[in-house]
Amino acid sequence: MRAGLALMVLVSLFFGLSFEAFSQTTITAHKFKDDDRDGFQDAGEDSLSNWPIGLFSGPGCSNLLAESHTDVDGDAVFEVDAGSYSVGERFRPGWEATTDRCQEVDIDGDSVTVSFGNFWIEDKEWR
Ligand SMILES: [Ca+2]
Repeated sequence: MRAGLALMVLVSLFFGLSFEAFSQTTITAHKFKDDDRDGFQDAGEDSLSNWPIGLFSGPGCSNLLAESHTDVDGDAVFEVDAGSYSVGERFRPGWEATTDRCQEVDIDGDSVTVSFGNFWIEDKEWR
């Protein structure tokens, strides 16, 4: 009986701690090559990996909290608490942004994904 009670206490503690962990959520920044420059990732437009992405406190992309790079799927994931953030992509020569380079995110529990499209300027010559 005593062992069973101890187990219940341990299980309760475990789930209590788990609920604590769930108060964190994620912001995902997704990068893609926007061949037609419409601001959306269409069929056939590749994701872009290894692109530096910054997470900032509050709006305006000025107060840097963390920096990461997009993975092979074009995603950079930040674990955050509820609050107000902005996410910004780093400028890279040869690329033109087709979406806002700094995007504001207010997050209150649900995960959020923001997308950043870029057009490779050398592709312009072919049009
Ligand atoms: Ca597109």
